[in-house]
Amino acid sequence: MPIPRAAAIHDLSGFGRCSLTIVIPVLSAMGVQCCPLPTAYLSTHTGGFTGNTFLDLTDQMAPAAAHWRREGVTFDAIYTGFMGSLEQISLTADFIRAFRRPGCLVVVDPVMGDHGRPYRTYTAEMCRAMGELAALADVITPNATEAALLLGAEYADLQLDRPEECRLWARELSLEGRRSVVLTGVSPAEGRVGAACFDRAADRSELVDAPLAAGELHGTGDLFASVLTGSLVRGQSLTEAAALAADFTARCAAHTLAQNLPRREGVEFEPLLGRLTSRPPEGGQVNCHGRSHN
Ligand code: PXL
Repeated sequence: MPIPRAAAIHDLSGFGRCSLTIVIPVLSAMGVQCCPLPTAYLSTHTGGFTGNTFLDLTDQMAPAAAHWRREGVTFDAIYTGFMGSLEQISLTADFIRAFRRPGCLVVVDPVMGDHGRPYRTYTAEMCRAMGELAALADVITPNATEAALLLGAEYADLQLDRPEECRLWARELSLEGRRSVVLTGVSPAEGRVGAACFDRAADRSELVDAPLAAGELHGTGDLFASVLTGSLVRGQSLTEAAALAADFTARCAAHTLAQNLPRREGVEFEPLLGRLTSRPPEGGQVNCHGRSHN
């Protein structure tokens, strides 16, 4: 039986765990073949380091996608993240339109910023284009900053410690129920962190949470969205996938903080990867290259 296959459109940052250095190992551990379409090579990520190199791979994106088309490659999922330029966002939208077919899950992590501010490389135009890209998604995974940018709302109005309001925000972000939403960083109780999930299939929003690790780490958003994607591709429901992602991310964050490692080096998930290799529950449907398998 073939295993599911996902195209991953993210940057490759050599040092400081994030994007593809998280996406590839996580999807592989979860039994999903990951086919990266790297948008750029950076020596490090852009948070906590200065003077990073940036090799723009935009020119490679359309030819690589065209080659995959000629070879007849198909995908069970398309998962996108950090974008380096406006053009990359538009090429990623083209990729989704070209490769989407029934049974292909499109997950857009609308990576744009944190703590109420866009990342320094994101212009207002890029944020608007990211909104258009996110409109093509089956599932989006914004944090509060990205949710505010997508809705054109005030960041300060999104109170992450008010779970009922967060459930409403998640629904608000669903484009009237056309896409599912996993709003991250919600804190339903002291010492807990998780997500408000609007599931378009169930037309319902639910909360998932896990223990909050005391301290911020780079790459936790990418880790959460990667586990969520792997779990959805394995056939789990949105709430099950978000619960697994919250639990795994919390465990990795606690592990990293206990080692007292430099924050900018990112969340140390490697020692815990084995936890993701277990099979989905009996009877779970795995969608594979357009066919359903038990
Ligand atoms: O984790 C998101 C991310 C991905 N890729 C690069 C980044 C960031 C966040 O700063 O800089 C290059």
